[in-house]
Amino acid sequence: MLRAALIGFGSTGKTTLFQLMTSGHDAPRAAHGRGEASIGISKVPDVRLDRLTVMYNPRKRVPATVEFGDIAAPAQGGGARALVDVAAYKNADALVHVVRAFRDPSVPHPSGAIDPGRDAQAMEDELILADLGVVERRLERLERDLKKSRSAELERERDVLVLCRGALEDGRPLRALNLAGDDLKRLRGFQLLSAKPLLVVLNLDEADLTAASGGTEGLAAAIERAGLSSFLSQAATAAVAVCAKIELEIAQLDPADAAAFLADLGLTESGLDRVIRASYELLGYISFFTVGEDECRAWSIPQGTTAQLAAGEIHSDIARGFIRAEVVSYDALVSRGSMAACRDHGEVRLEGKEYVVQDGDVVNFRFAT
Ligand SMILES: Nc1nc2c(ncn2[C@@H]2O[C@H](COP(=O)(O)OP(=O)(O)O)[C@@H](O)[C@H]2O)c(=O)[nH]1
Ligand SMILES: [Mg+2]
Repeated sequence: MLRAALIGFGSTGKTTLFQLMTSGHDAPRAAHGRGEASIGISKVPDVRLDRLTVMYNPRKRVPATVEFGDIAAPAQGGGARALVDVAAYKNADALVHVVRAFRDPSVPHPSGAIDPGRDAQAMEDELILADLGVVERRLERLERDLKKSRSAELERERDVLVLCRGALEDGRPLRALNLAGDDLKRLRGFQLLSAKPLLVVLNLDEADLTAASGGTEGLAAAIERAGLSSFLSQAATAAVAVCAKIELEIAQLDPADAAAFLADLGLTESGLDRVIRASYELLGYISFFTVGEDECRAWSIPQGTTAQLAAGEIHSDIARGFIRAEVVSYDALVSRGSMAACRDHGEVRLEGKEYVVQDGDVVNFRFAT
């Protein structure tokens, strides 16, 4: 499951977006006191799962989910360091920065003027500063340990941390470093915030929303206007535009009315759909499916995940006892109409544990218990 942590300064619309992303699901687990997050779940919309559900008529239809965390806003200046200690944010796969672009004078802005470019950079500086503190503390300890005894692994860790410190001191986020897998693993335990992929959610006035959400051109223009173009050209950084307030109101209507309102605004997808799609694209996540009379279910995995690791998404026992994966593509299954027909046409493949699962694969894992 993909975990996203909402960040942003006060009154930018974080809690409104959180409600938008998690409405229509179980009540979120509320935060208890300072330093805790409300945790909510979004269902990932997927027409392919709808189609499979019609085909199998299972007792249960289980979409993939995205977990969102929402905490009280850090104040400008010294804020992001507080995030480092929020347990629910430590395992976040991505940070979702809600940036205010709506002008509504009835909602005061702490710094007076509306300036999304400034706010995006200010949060970035907070993340960088927070990471610099973590990296410097770890380096001090490492240097001490290395004096007592040398070890190739500790030396490599030191080298990576020195590289990180250099970037952070230059004001560059760690996600821009494109570190290799092994080095990323070395850093994982520190939960460095600026290393996480960043989705900027531009929270616009209703009047600006249509153009910005109607296509990539509109979004690019809104980004340009917001002064975010160069900020967003960085690695592992992406943006999406919403009007959290209106889109929350729409999401609370019944589906037919909601669709009519979206159409009125010239939108083809709900705010929830757009934010989830942008998160998946940012992180390079794909979906595979398991099907049957009991349950049709979608699972999310990073692109490039092998069959054995994908099996582990379902249950560690399935990964451990992995024998083979029976795989058919969604397209083949839908066009043939049944698994049996796919078998007759030789379209069901038997794959080993190193097989890289593809978007839309329908998988049946065979495993020994
Ligand atoms: N006009 C307008 N107001 C918004 C929008 N999103 C949030 N707000 C309002 O801004 C205020 C702060 O929103 P909230 O979600 O609590 O912000 P948070 O402090 O970042 O969690 C509330 O009064 C919201 O109704 C928006 O897109 N447009
Ligand atoms: Mg809030």
